Amino acid sequence: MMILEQIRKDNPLIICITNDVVKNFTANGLLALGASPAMATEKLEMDEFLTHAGALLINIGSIEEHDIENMLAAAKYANHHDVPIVLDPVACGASKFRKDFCLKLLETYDITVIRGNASELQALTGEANMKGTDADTSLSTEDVARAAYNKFNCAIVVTGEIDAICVNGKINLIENGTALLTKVTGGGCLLGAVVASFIYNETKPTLETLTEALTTYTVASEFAERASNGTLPGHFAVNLIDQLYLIQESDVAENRLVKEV
Ligand code: ATP
Ligand code: TZP
Ligand code: MG
Ligand code: MG
Repeated sequence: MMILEQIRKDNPLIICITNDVVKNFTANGLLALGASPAMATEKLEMDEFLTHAGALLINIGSIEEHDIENMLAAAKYANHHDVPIVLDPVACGASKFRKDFCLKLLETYDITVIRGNASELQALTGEANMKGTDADTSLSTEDVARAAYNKFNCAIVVTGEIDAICVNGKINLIENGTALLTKVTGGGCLLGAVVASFIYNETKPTLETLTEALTTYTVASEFAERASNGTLPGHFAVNLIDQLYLIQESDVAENRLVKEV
């Protein structure tokens, strides 16, 4: 059985500490996929939640100073219970506050996957000037993924027109997807939560597991684009949820565009 089918059978609990903009979209996307989202954040209950969780997402999109304690506590309990963690370092190149927090989290706890756009991963490995959450599209996702892997020694997913996944130094490039994902808020944030769902109960995910996560999401986005009455972002956002519900492993196998490098 491939992982998509396994998710639908096991319905893993995915704890999502994520930003105020995308909570509802993320929860609907995960329910459609077959996972069980819980947007719990409070440190006083995290030990109990993480006892039953398949994965934890930490997305810093709307982080404030008082969130730091909850996020660090969640990472601590996740490590304690062997729950994999996905970090989405939203806009970490836009402020020192965000970058310092991400580096502290990465230094202190075992993060399973970092998933971000090229500017975010570049900011974590060196310097990048970001205006907000959006990426510098001239960066090579492959180069950025390799540099981030060399620094953090965990699995890396760098998204953009071509997505680069690096696990244990090996890279796959994914050519699926649609630019409409950049025209709805949460296109990347939901992907981080989908990655968390695919690695449930697995603190050492393989390159193939992450490739399955990325291709399932991006092939679903292509189907949603086709169903979207031209290129209207509002219709696309709703159709993406529907296609995450409808997509089958055979659709992914027939449509995936993966290059091993
Ligand atoms: P940003 O913070 O810049 O909005 P993000 O965190 O939303 O970035 P993206 O890099 O936009 O993340 O990636 C989200 C999804 O969109 C990924 O699945 C990626 O494959 C897809 N994607 C992004 N840009 C394009 C593009 N130009 N063409 C096709 N797919 C794209
Ligand atoms: N502001 C803070 S978080 C956020 C915005 C607009 C959502 C970003 O979503 P994505 O998925 O990174 O495009
Ligand atoms: Mg986006
Ligand atoms: Mg993002």
